[in-house]
Amino acid sequence: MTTKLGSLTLPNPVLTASGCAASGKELQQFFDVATLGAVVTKSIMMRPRSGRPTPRMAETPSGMLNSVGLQNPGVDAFLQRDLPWLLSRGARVIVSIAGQTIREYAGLATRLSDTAGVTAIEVNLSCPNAEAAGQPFALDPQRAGSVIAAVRGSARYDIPVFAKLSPDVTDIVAVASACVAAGTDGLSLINTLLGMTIDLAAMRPLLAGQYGGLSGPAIRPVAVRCVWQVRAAFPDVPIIGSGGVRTGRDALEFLLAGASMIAVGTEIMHDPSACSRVLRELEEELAAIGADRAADVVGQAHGRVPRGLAWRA
Ligand code: RRO
Repeated sequence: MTTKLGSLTLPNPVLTASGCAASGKELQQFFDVATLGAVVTKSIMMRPRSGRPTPRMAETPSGMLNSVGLQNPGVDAFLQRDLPWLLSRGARVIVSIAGQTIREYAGLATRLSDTAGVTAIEVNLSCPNAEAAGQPFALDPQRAGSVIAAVRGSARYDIPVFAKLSPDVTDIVAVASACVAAGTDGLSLINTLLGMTIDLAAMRPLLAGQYGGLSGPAIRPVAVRCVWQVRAAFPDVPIIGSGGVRTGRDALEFLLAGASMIAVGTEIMHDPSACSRVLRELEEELAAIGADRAADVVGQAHGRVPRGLAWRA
């Protein structure tokens, strides 16, 4: 299950998805977080934020909507409290960062680089750009690329940078292309889709923030399509796939589409052990198809058969 990413080696390809497990501490009562490939944190900003008012979550058929609003403890508390705890447990830590300006992203990359123990940085590009009428960076290839260039220029050379993209665009390959040109080491696909639900009794939007991010199994086909398209365009750029992974079979689908790693998110809400279960199930799925290594099936659905892979069935 070993997953290699340039100089970085993870014991397996299963991660927590950003935003679904805070900084991992709550999961430790269900399984050892050090057994995962890595914990991906909720997005951290320069300053603490309490997020949006409630209600912040709504169930939907096969998914959920959230409008948490970037609640986070701020980078100082994260470095003093959360990161040391994760490292003390032996976990690998991919820190998701969010900013409202390019400068904020770059500053966060610098802060994380001054600290030992950050495995990688995931750049959440779905934040409102304070310098461009609140439009999320992820919706504009040029702005997304500018954030990545600033983060890559500020992060320590040995810390890989992943750009997390939004599916709410006409051409996700164009955004991926700008991030690759700006020096990203990998891509994380996908964030939630913008959605909305109305409280019929109140005749008003149910979420206090009106709109929310749709996640869960409902978005899996969208996520698989995004992974497929980006893998086809950039076969050598590692991809973290996420969006509605519930089982080892779902994880295998993402690997076949071209993801090298899989992040489990919404499923944690009703099975807090989901990450360790998906890892176990993925191992069983790979054994069942006779794949010796997870890496051997990555991108297989595109028709490239790696040398030496013997199919049993
Ligand atoms: O905090 C949120 O409301 C949030 C974030 Br930062 C994100 O990237 N994706 C999402 O669905 N919610």
